[in-house]
Amino acid sequence: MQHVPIDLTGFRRGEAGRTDADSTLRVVILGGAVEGKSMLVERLLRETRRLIPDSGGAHGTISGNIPAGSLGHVGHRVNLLGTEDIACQVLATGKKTILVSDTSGHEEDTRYLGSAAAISDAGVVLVDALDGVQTQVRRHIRIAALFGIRNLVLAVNRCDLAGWSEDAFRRLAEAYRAFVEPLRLASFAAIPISTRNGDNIVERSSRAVWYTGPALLKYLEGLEVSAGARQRPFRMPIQSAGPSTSGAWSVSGTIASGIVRLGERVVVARTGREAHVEGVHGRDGALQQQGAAGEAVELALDGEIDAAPGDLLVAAGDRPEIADQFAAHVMWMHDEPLIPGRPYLLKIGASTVPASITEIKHREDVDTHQRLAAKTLQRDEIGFVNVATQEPVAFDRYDENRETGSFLLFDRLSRHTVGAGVIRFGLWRATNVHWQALDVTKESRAALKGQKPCCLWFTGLSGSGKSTIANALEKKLHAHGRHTFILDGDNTRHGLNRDLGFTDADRVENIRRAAHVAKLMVDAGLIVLVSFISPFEAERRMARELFETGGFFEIFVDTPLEICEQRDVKGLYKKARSGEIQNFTGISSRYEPPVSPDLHLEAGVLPPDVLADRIFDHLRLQGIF
Ligand code: ADX
Repeated sequence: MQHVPIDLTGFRRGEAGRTDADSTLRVVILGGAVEGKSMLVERLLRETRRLIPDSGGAHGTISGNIPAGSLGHVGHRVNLLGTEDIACQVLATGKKTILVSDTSGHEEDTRYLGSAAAISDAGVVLVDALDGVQTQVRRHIRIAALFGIRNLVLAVNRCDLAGWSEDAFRRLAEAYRAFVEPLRLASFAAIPISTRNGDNIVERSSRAVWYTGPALLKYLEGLEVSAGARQRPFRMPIQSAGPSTSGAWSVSGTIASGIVRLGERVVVARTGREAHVEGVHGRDGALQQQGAAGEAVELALDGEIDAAPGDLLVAAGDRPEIADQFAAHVMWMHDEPLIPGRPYLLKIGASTVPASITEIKHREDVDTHQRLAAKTLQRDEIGFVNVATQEPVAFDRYDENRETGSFLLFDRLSRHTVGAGVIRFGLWRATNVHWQALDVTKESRAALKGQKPCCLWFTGLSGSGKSTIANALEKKLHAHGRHTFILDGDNTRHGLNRDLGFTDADRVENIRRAAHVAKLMVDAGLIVLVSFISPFEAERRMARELFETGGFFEIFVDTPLEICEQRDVKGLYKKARSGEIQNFTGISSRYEPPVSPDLHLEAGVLPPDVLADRIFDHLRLQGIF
């Protein structure tokens, strides 16, 4: 008999040994559309029940770290789905509790797969002995690896139908082993099984005489997964902080990772303020010696610490990274594409900050491992990107700590979850580029000009009259001795924004630049008139947020499309209608009317001079003059 140990088609790399916390193993069943995933789970359940009566076989959902034996516990590990939970079956083998989540029915759902992978320790990839390497299976493997799965088992099913052919098994296993090679997994193994007959699933089968490795369940039992959340450094997103009823300073939250013990030193990552832990209180208020990952605790401290909800409390001797720029893999989950420069909200731990993707380095082709150039990310696409947050955030690399290394992205207006990401590394730039302190300030520059600088943002369709009204207003301001400047979309597109076209992504960048230039000019003490179509609410809001309250006026030049088209001063509408120009606002590209503009001008009716006067009067009322 030929000896074919499983490591002929697999491997294991050195990993930290198992400890008490690893008695729970989370497994996700992956694979293409091949049937048998549910049957595999069914088999595992039935057989473990038969061998070890009362061994479980419960059903539950995981949204986090579940201590062995308990069900339905809402843990802390970020569930990338944001809302839904991942269904799982609970198997107890005597040695281990194994939580199995099946992805049947979600084969095409990147978001579900990524989420299931993100809370799992190992993946069982079910393939068919009669098939070759499948694109969808490769995609599943790739997604699992991106979201942190370091251990994979290839379960080669229907070996009975393949006549238990060693050749067929070996060929398939080798092909997949070659595919996973670049993923730097901790372990990979291939096991010939038959879900129909139950071969090699719970017990070794004698049918594959050439296979000497363990059955699937045995293999999973023996899997040494890397340290669980308890073995990571102590991290706790702060839910509240302040003096407790007893007067001592205390912080509370749910421990994301690690263990905190009485007497240990902890520090608020953002501020660096340190304190000693003088008491650990559990959910019921009872005093404990320690608190561990997954537990909600209140920590009594020996001194006041400057902390706000959302701050991360960490072990003083093992701190996370802090940066406002980092590289990450982002999985996009929204119908509207991800656009670099667009403002989103980023939630990491308990903290939510405004953020944007500054650059898409590449898009991952999950079918082929290829890196593709991309300007935007569509739904279900995964990209490697640079992220910039408005304020520095504390995080760990996802590879080191899944609990503190992942984040969600939300739309700023609808608050829908639009993306999920895992942080690969912080960017040096974040800490190396500082603000230069200057002595002559915005206020002194404005004082010298004797005016209150501000930004007047004109938005509206092409041909709506933005520039004509802005021009009339500037003449009037000038006549009153005001220092002004007009930024016009058409003009800046000849210089500063020469590299930009009219795709959504280019318009977002166009507005981002215009807004920042306007801000510089306001800092210089000017009254700046910005005249850009600026079709999207998100970017107009981003522009507004760059300025102080009362320093930004959104002026909606509301001329109906029919009138703009009738005017057709530049002949562009005609070209747009004939298809000669693409992505034309109002025709083949959308315009989102302002939700609450500071001034709403019905510009189809009144002449520009009258409208300019209206703005002038408004500014006077607002105390600009
Ligand atoms: S924005 O959408 O990015 O804010 P911007 O104000 O800079 O647009 O430029 C709009 C001007 O570009 C229009 O007034 C028009 O003269 C010209 N233009 C050329 N192609 C297009 C297009 N596809 N959509 C809109 N405007 C276009």
